Amino acid sequence: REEINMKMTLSFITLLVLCLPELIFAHSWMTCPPSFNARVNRGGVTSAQCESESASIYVTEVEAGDRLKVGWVSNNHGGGFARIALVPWNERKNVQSYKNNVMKFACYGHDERPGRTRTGSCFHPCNARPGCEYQAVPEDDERFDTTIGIPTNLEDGFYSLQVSMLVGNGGVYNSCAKLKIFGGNPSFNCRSSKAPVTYQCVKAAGPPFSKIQSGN
Ligand SMILES: [Cu+2]
Repeated sequence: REEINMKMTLSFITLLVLCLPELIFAHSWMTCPPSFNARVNRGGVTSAQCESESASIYVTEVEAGDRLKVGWVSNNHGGGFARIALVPWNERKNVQSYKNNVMKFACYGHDERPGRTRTGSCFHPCNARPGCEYQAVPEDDERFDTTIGIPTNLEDGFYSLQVSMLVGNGGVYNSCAKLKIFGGNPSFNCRSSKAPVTYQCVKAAGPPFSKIQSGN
């Protein structure tokens, strides 16, 4: 009987180990630039605008006019949208502030190879772009990242860059990164009445696009 118990214990452990990634690495967060919490074994955030700020928060320095890669983890999810917004640091907990400062609606991403994405899920790494590569052409927009141009009319200072993701067949997940922006000229008038750039994206099941689009 002991032997059977031992086998059962072992298979239970095997099961636990196999299932652990899905249990721990729930849904999605920004990895590039590093988010407020850059730990690998963290989880996604749905109940706040950003994850809580770790003591050793990483600051990404960028200059006005720079191009910046913004990327996130797939965690085996495919389909949906990623809303990118940039706000002054002291407004980082303000829902409406992010809605007022949307830069674009990019695709969350999915594995575009035939048969690799099914109703909101795909297999790691889901054809995500490797960490050191960038989106080079506008059409290559389903790789769990996008690029933004740092605005040229911002005051020098600290900012919060938010990605609000409509993830696969799940909910909306928020993640933020701390940026230090310099070299802009606040007298430039960069206002536009146009709607933010919005990609055509594969939509999985789950909430409608309007969930991250309305009120912006
Ligand atoms: Cu998940």
